[in-house]
Amino acid sequence: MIRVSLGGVIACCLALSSAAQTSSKLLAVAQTGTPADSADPGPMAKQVRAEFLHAWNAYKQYAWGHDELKPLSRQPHDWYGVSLYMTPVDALDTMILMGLKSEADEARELIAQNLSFDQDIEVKNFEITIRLLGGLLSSYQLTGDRRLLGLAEDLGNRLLPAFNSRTGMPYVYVNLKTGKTHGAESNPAEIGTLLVEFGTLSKLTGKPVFYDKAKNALVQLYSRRSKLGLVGSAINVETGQWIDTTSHISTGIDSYYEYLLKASILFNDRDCERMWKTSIEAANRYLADAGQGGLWYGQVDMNTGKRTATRYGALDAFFPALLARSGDLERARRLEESSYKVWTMFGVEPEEIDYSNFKIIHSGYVLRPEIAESAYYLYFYTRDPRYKEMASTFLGSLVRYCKTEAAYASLRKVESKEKEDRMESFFLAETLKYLYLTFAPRETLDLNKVVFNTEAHPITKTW
Ligand code: DMJ
Repeated sequence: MIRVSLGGVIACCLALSSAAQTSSKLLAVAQTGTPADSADPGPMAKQVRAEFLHAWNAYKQYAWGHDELKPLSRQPHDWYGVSLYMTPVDALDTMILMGLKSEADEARELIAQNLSFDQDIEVKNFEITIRLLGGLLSSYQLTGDRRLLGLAEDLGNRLLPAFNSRTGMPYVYVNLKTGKTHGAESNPAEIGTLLVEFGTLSKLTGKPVFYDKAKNALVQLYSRRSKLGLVGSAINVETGQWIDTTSHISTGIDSYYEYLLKASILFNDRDCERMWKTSIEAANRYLADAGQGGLWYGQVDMNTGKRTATRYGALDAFFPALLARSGDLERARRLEESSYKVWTMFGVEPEEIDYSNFKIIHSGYVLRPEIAESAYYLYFYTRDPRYKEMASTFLGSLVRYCKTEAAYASLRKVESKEKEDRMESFFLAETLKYLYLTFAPRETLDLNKVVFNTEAHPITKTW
């Protein structure tokens, strides 16, 4: 068997006609370059895979066909009253990468035969794009199953009305059946984290409208940056006016930075490359804070650059991955050390702390992936065993504090480790995928040949 990178796998897999044929060949090579049944990803990767199965089997037993499993009450949960198959769609490419063939085939059939977006529900454009559109596109590329691309195109068309604002920046909510929108008050993350998915949909269907709408939204947002090159945390998509001028890399802004870089890589988009360079330069100049013996990124006013707060949290921990992907390993390493310090200080990272005194501001942990994502990127680019050690720590804490009899649960408070009845689909899409990839053989996936969307769905440039 020839060892091939995932990029090569996808390209040749798309040329195959039968989905079943495609899937079995791909499963074999996507994992390690050897047939799945004989592949040994190593003991740590196997443990992560076992933890994944522990959670997935519970989903199957108690919440099959629903969006999510509530891990304590063992009840299903649907975000909008009807199921959009959030967990199976989000988790499918993780199963494929882990070589879980029968689970992946079963989930793919469940989705292909039952998922319908013809629903009279108002959905969050951002969440549905990153989890479902991203998941369907990635799994289509990995399996060649055109039913998944059909679902993605149908979803893309139903989301398009979201962009019908005066500025072209999307409304927060859109009704999947009627196209009715609402939510003019949005933020850079929800406006600027669409191009990887919509752009890929354009490339795979040959219909430019998706790329154009998402790119315009990003450009509109960027053009409203301050003279310092920073964006704020809330903006009105009808007037284009900022509502909150606090700038940071945290929730509400985070993946705006991510998609500037990733869209420039995935689509060779020179505008995105320029926007990324200006933006990261401003973030490093004004947001970075070398306080408390480490590197942090805090809050400033976008117009004055004056520091307004010193908060850092679980979501911010994606930034080392982004810095590493851009080639800035020095900052990436220092920032990951800061995140790791917080994790080990509390046993699990809290949602947010004040890094000037290490006091907890928000103490929950919702099984977030970002810190593991950054350890994976740093391990891939440096091969420094330090990052495998970090990943082992994260896995150990998850098993110790978050594992339940049925699956995995969020923590209400990291101090007491009190559990909460919630398992977000990103735990299976992202957290366990990044941990698995950190320990699995390098051939499992070549990070230089794929772009992960912000929900960890790998996209390959097959066009
Ligand atoms: C995920 O849905 C995505 O990674 C998003 O960009 C940020 N939040 C969650 C995970 O924490």
